[in-house]
Amino acid sequence: MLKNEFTIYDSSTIPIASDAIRFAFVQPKIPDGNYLPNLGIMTLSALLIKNGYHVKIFDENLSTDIKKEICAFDPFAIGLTCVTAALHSASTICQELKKQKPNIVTIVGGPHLSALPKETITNHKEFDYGIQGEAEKSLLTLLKSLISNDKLYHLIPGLVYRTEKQNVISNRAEQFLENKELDELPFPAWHLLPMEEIFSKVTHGLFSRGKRIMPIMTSRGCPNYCGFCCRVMGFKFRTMSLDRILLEIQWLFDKFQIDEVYFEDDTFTQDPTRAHEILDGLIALKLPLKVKFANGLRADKVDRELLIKMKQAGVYWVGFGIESGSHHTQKLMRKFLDLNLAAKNVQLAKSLGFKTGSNCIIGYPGETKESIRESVNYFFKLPLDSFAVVTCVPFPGTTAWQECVKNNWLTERAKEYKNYWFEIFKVSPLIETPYLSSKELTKEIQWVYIRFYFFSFKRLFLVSTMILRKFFSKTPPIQRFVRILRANLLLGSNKHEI
Ligand code: B12
Ligand code: SF4
Repeated sequence: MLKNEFTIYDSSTIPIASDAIRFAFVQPKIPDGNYLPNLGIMTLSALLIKNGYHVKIFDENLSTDIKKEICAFDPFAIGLTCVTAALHSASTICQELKKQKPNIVTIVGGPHLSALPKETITNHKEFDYGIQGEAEKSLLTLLKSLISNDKLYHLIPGLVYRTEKQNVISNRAEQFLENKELDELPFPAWHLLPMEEIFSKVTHGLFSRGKRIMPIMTSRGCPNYCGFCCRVMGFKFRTMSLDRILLEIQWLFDKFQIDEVYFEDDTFTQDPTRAHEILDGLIALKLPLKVKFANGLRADKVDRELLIKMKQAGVYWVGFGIESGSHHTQKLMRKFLDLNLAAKNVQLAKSLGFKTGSNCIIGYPGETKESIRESVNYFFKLPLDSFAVVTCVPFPGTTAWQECVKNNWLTERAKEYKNYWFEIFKVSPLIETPYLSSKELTKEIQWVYIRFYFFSFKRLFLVSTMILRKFFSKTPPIQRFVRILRANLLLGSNKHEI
C-alpha cells in the first residue's frame, strides 16, 4: 500500500549535508533496566533531520562512555529527555560535558521539565533552556533563534530560559499539536538507533510473542483527571488519521520487519468509533503482526464487539489500567472507573482468550489499610495473567503530589528525585500518611506480591525468567537460554510466547 508515500515521512531517506548543524539527543539512564527508546526524541529527531540538521541519539542505557561519544560527535547543542528519576543523570551528563565543551548548548524537555519548569532551570545551571509540553514547534524555533542569535526567546511558547541578569523566565502557552499537525509528523527516526541491539533487549511487560517489537502512538492527550498521572500531553484528545496510522505500521513492518506492534496511546478507546476503525484497518492490512495493549486500556471503555475485533486484528494481550479495586481509592484518585463493568470486561477478555493484565497502585495519598484490602480482594477475583503492583509514586505536578506536599506526607526518600520510579519487588514508599505508615504500606504490598506470584508456579516462572532476562541483558547466550526455557516450559501457552 502507498509505499511511495513512505519517503515523505521517512527521515532516513534524507541526505545529510556536509555543513549541516549537528544536534544530539540524549536519553539519560534510570536503573529500571528498560531499553525502550523514547518516542518523543525519536519524533523530534526526525523533524530536525527534515529541517536539515545532522542528528544523533545517545542513549545512556546503551553507551559505555556517553560524554566521550557526544564530544566525538561535537554537536552545537544537545537535547535531553527527562523523566523525574532521570534528572540526576541528565544533570551529571550536562555538568561533565560543559567542563569539556563550555559552549555547548543544553536543552531539556519531557515530563519532569514540563511539571517543574522554573524549578528545574533555576536549580540546574548546567541546563541552558527547557521546553515544556510538546516541543515539535518550539524546539525548531529555539534552534533557529540560537543560530541567528536573535534573542527573541520571549516569543517561543513553553520555553524556559535565563535573561542576561540570570532571572529564569518560563513562557506560558506550551504548544500542543492539532490533528492535522500530528498527521504531518515524520515517522520516528528509528534508523538512528542500533535497532538489532534494541530488539534483542526490549521486553515490554511480562509477555512478548514477537522478537522485533516496536511502538506506535496514534493519539495524544487525555481528558481524564487521574491524580497519579502527569498528563504530559494535556487534556485535549488529538488523533492521527487512519491513513497516517496504517502507513506507519506498514512502514515499521517493511523497514524493520517487525513482528509485534504495541500501542502507546494514553487512552486508545477514548473514541470507540476511531478504535474500531483502526482495528478494521489493521485487519485489512493483513500483516502477520502480533499486537498488544500493554499500556492499559480504560476497563469500562471496552465491550464484546471491540474485543472480538481486537482478536481478529492479532491482539493477544490486553492490559487494563484499573489501578485500584476500592471505590474509596477510585474516588481519591479521581479515576471514577466503573469497577463492576471493569471486572466483567476483564472476565470477558479472558474468556475470549486474551492474556489479561492490570496495574494496581497501592498507598495512594489518603488510602487506608482497609481500602488496600478491598482493592486487593477485588483484583484477586479477576482472571489476570499479569498484575503490576506498585507503591504510589507522587510525580511532581500530579494531584497526588500536590496533596502530599500540602499535607507534609512525603518521606525522606521523596526528597531525592532519583527515587521517583516504580521499583517492582522492592518496596520503598515515598509517602507516609496518618492513615497508613510506611511500614504498614511495605507489609501490605509484600503480601500482595507473595499471594499473586508465589502461589502460582506459572506466574513465578514468568516473573523470574523476565528478571533473569533483564539481569543478563548483556549476555546473549543466557538470554537465548531463558527464551528457550520460557518457550518450552510455559505450560499450556503458545510456543512463540517468549
Ligand atoms: C510509553 C511510556 C513508557 C515506555 C517507553 C518509555 C520511553 N523511553 O519513552 C516505558 C514502558 C518503557 C516507560 C518507562 C518509564 N516510564 Co513511562 N510513559 C510512557 C507514556 C505512556 C508515553 C510516552 C511517550 O511515548 N509519549 C509520546 C512522545 C511523543 O511524547 P513525549 O515522550 O512526552 O515527548 C514529547 C515532550 O515530552 C517533549 N520532549 C520529550 N523529550 C524531550 C527532549 C527535549 C530536548 C525537548 C526539547 C522536548 C522533549 O517533546 C516531545 C514531543 O512532543 C508516558 C505517558 C505520557 N503520555 O506521556 C509515560 C510516562 C512518561 N512514564 C513515566 C514513568 C514514571 C516511567 C518510568 C520511570 C517507570 C518506571 N520504570 O518506574 C520509566 C522511565 C523510562 C525512561 N528511562 O524514560 C511517567 C513520567 C513521570 C515523571 N515525571 O517522571 C509518565 C509521564 C506517566 C505518568 N506517570 O504520568 N514509559
Ligand atoms: S492515567 Fe491514563 S486515563 Fe488517567 S489521566 Fe493519565 S492518561 Fe488519562
